[in-house]
Amino acid sequence: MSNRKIVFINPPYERIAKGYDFVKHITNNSPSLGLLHLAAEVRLHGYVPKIIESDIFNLSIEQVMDEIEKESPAYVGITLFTVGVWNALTIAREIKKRFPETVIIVGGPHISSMGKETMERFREFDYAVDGEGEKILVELLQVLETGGNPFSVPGIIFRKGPFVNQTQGKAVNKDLDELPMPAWDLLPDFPRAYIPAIYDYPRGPVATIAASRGCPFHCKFCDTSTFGSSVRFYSPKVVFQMMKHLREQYGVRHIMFVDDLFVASRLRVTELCQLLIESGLNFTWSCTSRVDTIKPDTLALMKQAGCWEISFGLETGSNELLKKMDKAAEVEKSEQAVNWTAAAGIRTKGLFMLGYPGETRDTVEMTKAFVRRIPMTIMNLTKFTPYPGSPIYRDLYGTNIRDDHWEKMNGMNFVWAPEGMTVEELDRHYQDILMSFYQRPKMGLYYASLSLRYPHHLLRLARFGLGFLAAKIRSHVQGRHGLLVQPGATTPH
Ligand code: B12
Ligand code: SF4
Repeated sequence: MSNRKIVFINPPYERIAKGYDFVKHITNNSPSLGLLHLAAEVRLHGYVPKIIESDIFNLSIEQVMDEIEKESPAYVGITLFTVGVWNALTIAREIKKRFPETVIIVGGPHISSMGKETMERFREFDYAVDGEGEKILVELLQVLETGGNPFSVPGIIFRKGPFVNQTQGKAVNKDLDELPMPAWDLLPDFPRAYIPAIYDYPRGPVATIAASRGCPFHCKFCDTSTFGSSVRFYSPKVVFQMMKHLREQYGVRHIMFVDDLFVASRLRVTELCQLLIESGLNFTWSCTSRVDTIKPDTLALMKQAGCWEISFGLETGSNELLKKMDKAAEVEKSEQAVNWTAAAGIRTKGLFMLGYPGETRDTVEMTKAFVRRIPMTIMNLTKFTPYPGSPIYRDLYGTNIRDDHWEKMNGMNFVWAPEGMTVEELDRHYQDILMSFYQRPKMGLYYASLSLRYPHHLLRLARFGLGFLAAKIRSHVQGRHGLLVQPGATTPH
């Protein structure tokens, strides 16, 4: 019997910009759903998967290697986000050094966006799967096991002699209902160890589900290279079964839907809501929507079915910038959607970015005014990052591959700055915008009452607050006048 063990690794990555370490107390620790899906599929075909969540458990490369040594798998599968490529490479290098027979397979958003370049550059990765990996990974494993011809497997990239070959096609699952349930049972300490960002859920335990894949829009900053623009849905009945399973097996009480666009089809959302209401399971849940796919009647039903929070990609308070982003939305529409959401009794999480090409001091002021004007309850501000796979990456860099900042591409670093602005100035605006939203008495009162209702968050907040104070003091002592970002941490180009 051949060795059918496969160890999946979510590699560690730089989560926080240097100087912002205190943020880790409040950030999201969701597992890689992609690896859970892959593990479930290969298990169905007789392989023996294991998952190492090295980032969530703060594992060092040495600890990851100990696990590999213990398992002695024939295959290692690594999920690659752009920010994690270098750490993934370190792990792959060590594996090749110590266990040269192990076949290393990579996949994930970075491969879907620049798979060929990555494989040409890093000889430690043996095979890459472009797109949604479930079916293709199984095909590939079967070919490897039987000594078949890898050219017969579609959507893969591999090295043969000096050449990197790419077979035709990209892996897509047309019928999501066919896929087995994610293998939550393989996650060590699930669900306890996998907490989302602070105040992003009322109470745990929490689990994530992607109820659909794909998004038909083409916002220029967004990397849609894995799922593409054709939207595919699980049927509401199957989503409900997953939720029921999570409640019965693990006591999960809150679900985070991580779809690109959960409210893409109001009909499906309505069906799921009806199932949830009838079930009496009393789940709370959060999801994503665009400002133009939501209507008051749907919101009322969602609230009744337990919807706690909706994330809207609001991005900026400037219509001109929204246009430059090809967001196909206007500030006025955003305002209306947030007002409707608040009226329905659902929290709004506004996703914003700072430093997109065209950002000026005026647009920063517009964003500040906008975030103070709307009844938003939580604000997430990321530092604009041109991810490979996003249209803006090609606009900024042409076809040149810029990899000098991959390890900084976590949305918490400025790896690029618009004309006329420095990283330091952007960092100051970053703090100002957040402060102009959060530093208002009404937000203080809101979070105080939320904390009293859900005291679990208080402890996380206290740790964050103490860390922030310490960072500010350190910055003044070191003569950085309150700037948190460490000098020389990133240089824009
Ligand atoms: C939930 C989510 C998170 C969660 C969970 C992260 C995780 N490890 O899965 C949290 C909040 C922690 C997170 C963090 C980050 N995220 Co995020 N996240 C998402 C989101 C919304 C959904 C991911 C998901 O669960 N998809 C569903 C599963 C089934 O898909 P999947 O994970 O891609 O896996 C499939 C394929 O990629 C492939 N595959 C994946 N790995 C492997 C490995 C092998 C061996 C094979 C064969 C195949 C394969 O097969 C899988 C099954 O079909 C996506 C948007 C999106 N459309 O994917 C962004 C997205 C993946 N995130 C992104 C980014 C930038 C980040 C962060 C850097 C910071 C940030 N600003 O959010 C960090 C980095 C995290 C890391 N580990 O490196 C970008 C990635 C861009 C890039 N080129 O790197 C995306 C695409 C958003 C976007 N549109 O720009 N994220
Ligand atoms: S930002 Fe949202 S709406 Fe725009 S392409 Fe990405 S997932 Fe779709």
